[in-house]
Amino acid sequence: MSAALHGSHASEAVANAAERRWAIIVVSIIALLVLMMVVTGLHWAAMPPSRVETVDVKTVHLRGEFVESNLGTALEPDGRVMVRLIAQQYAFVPNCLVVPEGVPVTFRGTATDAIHGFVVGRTNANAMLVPGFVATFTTTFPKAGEQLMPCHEYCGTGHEAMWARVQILPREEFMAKAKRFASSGERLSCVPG
Ligand SMILES: [Cu+2]
Repeated sequence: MSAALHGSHASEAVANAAERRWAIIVVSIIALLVLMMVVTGLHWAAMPPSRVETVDVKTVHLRGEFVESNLGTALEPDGRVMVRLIAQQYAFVPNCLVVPEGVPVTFRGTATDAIHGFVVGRTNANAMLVPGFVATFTTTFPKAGEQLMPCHEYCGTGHEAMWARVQILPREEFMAKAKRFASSGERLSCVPG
């Protein structure tokens, strides 16, 4: 009788030890996973998103690709269509863009003062412009016509008056115009001049 009692005590102790061991392992795994979430979360929160490009706000008007004479649409030597623009309180420069229909267009933009953004009509051309960073994306406009391009990030008291126009020209018309401008080294825009 006493041996059997002793035996059941011993097996209970073994079971308790095993349970404690597993509890420690399980809690350690959970703690490790939570720690990984916290570390990666803090790390990514402190880092800009991937593919990030920076630009110096203090010199953006003076040198580099965002000087005023380089803003607008350019037909690059390799045939790509590139639109460069700047957003500032409370306008886009240039405030009228020209792009071709049915040809991939790459946008590169930045802001000089506050966070701005734009969307072109009902197309998927949509970006946030953050001072110090270059926003870039490539899109194709399927239909010729004119679209409005409002600022869609509240940027101050003049926000609701901040918008540009985008003229989407038939491909041939755009190419002829772009080549004419490219030969004189100018950028294409439809800003009334
Ligand atoms: Cu704005």
